[in-house]
Amino acid sequence: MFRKILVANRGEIALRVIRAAREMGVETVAVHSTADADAMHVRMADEAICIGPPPSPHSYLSVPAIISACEITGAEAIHPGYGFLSENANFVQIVEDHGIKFIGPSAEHIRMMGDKITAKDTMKNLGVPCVPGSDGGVPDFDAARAVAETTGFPLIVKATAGGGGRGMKLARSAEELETAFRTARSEAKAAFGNDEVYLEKYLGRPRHIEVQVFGDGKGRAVHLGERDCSLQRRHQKVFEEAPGPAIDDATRAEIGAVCAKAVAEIGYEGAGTIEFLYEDGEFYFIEMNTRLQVEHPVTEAVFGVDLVREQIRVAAGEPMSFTQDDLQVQGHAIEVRINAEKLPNFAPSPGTITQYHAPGGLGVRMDSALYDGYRIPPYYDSLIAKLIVYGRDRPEALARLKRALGELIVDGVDTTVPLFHALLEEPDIQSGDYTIHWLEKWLEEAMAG
Ligand code: MV4
Repeated sequence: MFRKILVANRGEIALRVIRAAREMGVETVAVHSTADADAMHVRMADEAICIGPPPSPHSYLSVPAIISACEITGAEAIHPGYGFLSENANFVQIVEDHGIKFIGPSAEHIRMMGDKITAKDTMKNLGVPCVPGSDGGVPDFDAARAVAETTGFPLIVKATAGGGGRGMKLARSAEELETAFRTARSEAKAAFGNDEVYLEKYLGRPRHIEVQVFGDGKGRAVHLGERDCSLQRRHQKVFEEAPGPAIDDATRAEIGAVCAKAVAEIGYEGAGTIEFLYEDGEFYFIEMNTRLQVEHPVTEAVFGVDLVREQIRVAAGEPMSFTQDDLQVQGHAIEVRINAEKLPNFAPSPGTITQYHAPGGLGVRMDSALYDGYRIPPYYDSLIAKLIVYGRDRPEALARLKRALGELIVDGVDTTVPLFHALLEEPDIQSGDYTIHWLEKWLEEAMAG
C-alpha cells in the first residue's frame, strides 16, 4: 500500500479522499490555492502545500505545480477527485513519467473515452447497445444527408471532442440538417480545436441512466448497478438516486453484466461510469466517464462499499475487496446537490457562512467542506454540500430527505435548498415519474406561474 498520497482537488471531494486514505493508514497531502488557505481540506490532511494563485489554471490545473508538490512531499500517488485534472490524459502521462501512480484509469483509456466517436465505436464492438446513427465521424454534409436517409429525423449532431452536453445541435427535419451540421462543426472547431462530428437519432423523452463499473486493471471488473440522474438543469445534475425507479432487478443484472464485461475486456482500472439514455425499455450508450463521479455516494449507500478505498487499493496493485456475487442492491439512496446559488436563476452566491448545522441521524450522510465562518471563494464550482439519504425503500428515503433538509442550516449565502423542499412536494418526484426534460419544464412553469 502507498505510504502517502496527494489529493489534487478541493472541497467535499478532497475530504472524501482524505477520509478513505486515513481509514487505510495512508497519509495525505492537500494542495491548495492562496484563496483556499483556510479551506477544510487543508486542515484535514496530514500536510498541505500551496500550489498557486486563486484561478484554477494557475493552481488546481497546474501540472508542474502538482508534480512539484508530489516531489517535495514524497507522495507516491495522486488522487484527482472529479473535475480539474481527473480526465486529462496528458496529465496522467506526465504523472506516470515522473514515477508517480495516478489513482484512476490509464492515459490510454481516458483518451479513448474522451473522444466520443472512439468511445462509441469501442463500446459498440464490445456489445454495448448504442444510439443508432452514423458509423463514426461524418466528414461532410453529403455524408450527413446519407445518414439521415437511413436513421430518419429528428437527429442530433454531436462533437467527438464534446460530451456532457457541450457541442450538440438538434435537427428536427431535413431542412434543419444543413444548419445544424455546419454550426456544430464550426462551434466544435472553435471550442475544442477539433471539428469532427457524428450523428445520432434524437431520443425525445429518455431517462439518464448511468451504470457504475469498477475494474482492477488486470481484466477483472464488476458493476454496481445504476443511478438515475435525469433531473438536470443545463446539463448540471441536481438530484440523483439509486436504484433507478424505472429499472428492475433483471434489467439491472442484464445491462450491468454487459458493462462489466466490456470494461473487463479492455482491462479498465478503477471507477468508471457508463452513461445511457433509457427509453421504452431500451438502453442506448452515449458516453463513458473515466472518473469517480460526484454522485458516487448513492451507489456506495445501496451497495455498502467504499469506492474511494477500492480506487486506492487497485492503484496500489491490490485486488478489489469484492466480486460480483458479493454485490446486491439493498434499499434506496438519494443525493441532492446543495449549491451556493440564488434562485430562481441559479446565480452563484459566494460569501461567508454565518451559521452552519449539518443534518444527521439514521441514513443521513452529509459530504461537505463547510464550517461556521467559512468564506466561499468566488473562483470555483458552486457545490457546497451533497446530502445523501438512505432508506429501506424509496418512500423512506424521500421522507428522510425531507426530514434532513429541515434540519440543515446554511446561513450567509443563498443555496438551492428551497428547490429541494419544493421538488419533494411534486407527485412526479414522489412517484419517480420523470425524464431528462422534467426539471427544466417544471422550472419554466414555476417561473411563469
Ligand atoms: C442525446 C439526447 C437525445 N438523443 N442524444 C446531453 C448530455 C450528453 N451527455 C448527451 N445529451 C443528450 N444526448 C440523443 N441521441 C439528449 C441529451 C440530453 C440530455 C441527456 C442526459 C441528461 C440531460 C439531458 C438534457 C438535454 C439533452
